[in-house]
Amino acid sequence: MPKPNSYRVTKCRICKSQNLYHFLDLGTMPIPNGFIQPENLHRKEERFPLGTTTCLDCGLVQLTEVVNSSLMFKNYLYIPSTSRTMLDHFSDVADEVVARFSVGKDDLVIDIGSNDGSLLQFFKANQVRILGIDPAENLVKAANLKGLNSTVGFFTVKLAQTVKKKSGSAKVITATNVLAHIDDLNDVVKGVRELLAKDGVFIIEFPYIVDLIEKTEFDTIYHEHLSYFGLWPLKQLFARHSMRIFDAKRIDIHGGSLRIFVCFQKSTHHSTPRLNRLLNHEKVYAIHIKQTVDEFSKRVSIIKSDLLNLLKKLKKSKKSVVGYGAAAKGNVLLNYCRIGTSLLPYIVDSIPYKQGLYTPGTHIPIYPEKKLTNDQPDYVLILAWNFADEILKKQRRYQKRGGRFILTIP
Ligand code: JHZ
Repeated sequence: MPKPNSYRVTKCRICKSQNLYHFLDLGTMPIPNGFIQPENLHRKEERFPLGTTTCLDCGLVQLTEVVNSSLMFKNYLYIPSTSRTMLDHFSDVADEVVARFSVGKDDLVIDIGSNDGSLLQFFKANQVRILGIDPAENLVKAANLKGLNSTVGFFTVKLAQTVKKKSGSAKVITATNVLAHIDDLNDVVKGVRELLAKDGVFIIEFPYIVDLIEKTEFDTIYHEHLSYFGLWPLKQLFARHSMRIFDAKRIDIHGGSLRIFVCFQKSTHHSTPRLNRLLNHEKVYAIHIKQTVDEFSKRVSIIKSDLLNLLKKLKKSKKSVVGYGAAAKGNVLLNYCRIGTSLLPYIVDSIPYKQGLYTPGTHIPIYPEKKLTNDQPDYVLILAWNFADEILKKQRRYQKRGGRFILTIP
């Protein structure tokens, strides 16, 4: 009997409690970056339940079903370097980290989930030693072609031991939009402990659960993101490994994220006042109570019915509507709302990899962005809303000619 490609979560990933409260069900759908070649459209797509549960003890929000990571990350189509917003963001991160922690040319910076080296390139520009670690062979190849030293693999304590032997300890380890994708968090932290220098800093960025709930960003809930972190659950995770968060900063990227700074328990890094302010704010916001998450779920259903009513009304009045940004989050919205080509005939996207493919589950064709100004449809539904500013700037001509944008989230 082949091993199933997913399993149901029965205990909290961080505190192991079974006191879980299931609060959102988005139905079953294919993996969010499972774009389809035209010749494979007839093939059955494996669909997995998509829903979330909150741990009533530590407050960690997590998926109810975990999909096999190899299905999602061995050949990965998400490439941050295709977005100016992301490149500017990573450049700021590297400059801020190098200056704040006096990272010198002999110091090693390791990026976990390094993708195509989008962040590493800016550390390299600061003349520090770099190493990327990522499971996607296609992306590691692209990074190495750009001279951004990277190795293929899922980050585990075993891989950390090999890297330590070869490259020594790291002054800085970064992990942007990757920790939420990993099931065995204890193994990751053990790996970081193995690799991090005694006065080193582990810097993590992730979409912040308080932003997700506050702005009802439910389409960022998908099979790649196993956890939806807040400070309190992570505080527990690191304490278990004699490490501590000493600073945290809310940032705008991806609809609202958190950047946290972690060190060894006995390190000299002092806790900052803004960390304590955020811890108090989170406690008041109370993600781990049923009422907070139940109200969120109600808002999600309203967004679905409002969007469907709008699209059906526009179709009835013969208005044309297309999608913009074949993002994983967009695929969640389309599958949850069951929006196919009858309501959205096509999507435009800047990533060459995705052009000519079809969206998973809804089978909507993806074209280059220039199709938008060629066709001049009446409306554009922005699916990659985390890049709305960049997209609006790029599409001034479409707007000047009367084109209008629809944003359902946030
Ligand atoms: P984009 C990402 O999710 C990646 P996704 C990841 N899953 C994660 O953790 C979250 O963010 C936080 C297109 N685009 O980046 C390119 C244009 O067409 O939001 C992309 O296909 N024109 C690791 O999948 C898509 O939009 C443009 O001008 O939601 C954006 O997808 C720009 C800027 C983007 O990835």
